[in-house]
Amino acid sequence: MNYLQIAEVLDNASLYAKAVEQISKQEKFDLNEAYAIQSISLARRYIRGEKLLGLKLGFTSKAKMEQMGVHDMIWGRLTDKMLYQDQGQLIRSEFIHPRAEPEIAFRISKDITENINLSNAKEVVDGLALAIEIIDSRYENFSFSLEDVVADNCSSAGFLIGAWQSPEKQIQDIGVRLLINNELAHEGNSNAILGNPWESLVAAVRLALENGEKLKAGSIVLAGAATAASYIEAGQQVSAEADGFESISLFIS
Ligand code: OOG
Ligand code: MG
Repeated sequence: MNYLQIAEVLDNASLYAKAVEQISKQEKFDLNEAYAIQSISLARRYIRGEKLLGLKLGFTSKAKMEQMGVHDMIWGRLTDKMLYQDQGQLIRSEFIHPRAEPEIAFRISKDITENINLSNAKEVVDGLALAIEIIDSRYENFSFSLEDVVADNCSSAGFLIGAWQSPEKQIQDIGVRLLINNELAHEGNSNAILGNPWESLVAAVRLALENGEKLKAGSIVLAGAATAASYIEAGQQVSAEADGFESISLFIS
């Protein structure tokens, strides 16, 4: 299969909620090729009318790397079709085997043209929020290599964002929790994200610049989960909590 064919297989798997065999079991491809495939599969979404809303990082915490058996940071794209409202509903049958994880979101305040660092990161942010990410690997059994998951847009499938808060709000060293039907499923500390969740924004800016992906004013960046993810099923209420933030929820129908 060429890149176009692989992108089509993965995009269709997502559109029709039908898992496919790991691509790396059929074809050898490297990480650069995986990102090229991801770009093509996103182009298919843009052709259908989806709009890019921002970027997400993955495997920025040990909890996530250990759960998935993968050891390098990855990045993917978020579109408007993936966005859910707080207290909104997600239809389970539109997904293959969705999982939820708590996230921290950044909203970019101005078009970014150069790298940032920890000391000036706040200058490019006008909002911080608690978020939930829905990941839904298009691969059978949610198993993949690093290249597979990158080609599959890092399992991106949905996300919801709580009310935006001031960039001055504390996001370092805070407790972050995922609840299913109000019962604790996973708990972590935001510093599990690269030692400081702001590092995730620094990395996202660097990756966006290196790859010619624009982070414009209003773009959203998801920092990567501080905890492992949980499978979600119809009938459940999935919530995220973080110290100092209002909790947010999604109903699965
Ligand atoms: C890949 C996506 C990883 C995160 O927050 O670490 C990710 C996966 O786990 O399927 O979104
Ligand atoms: Mg995530």
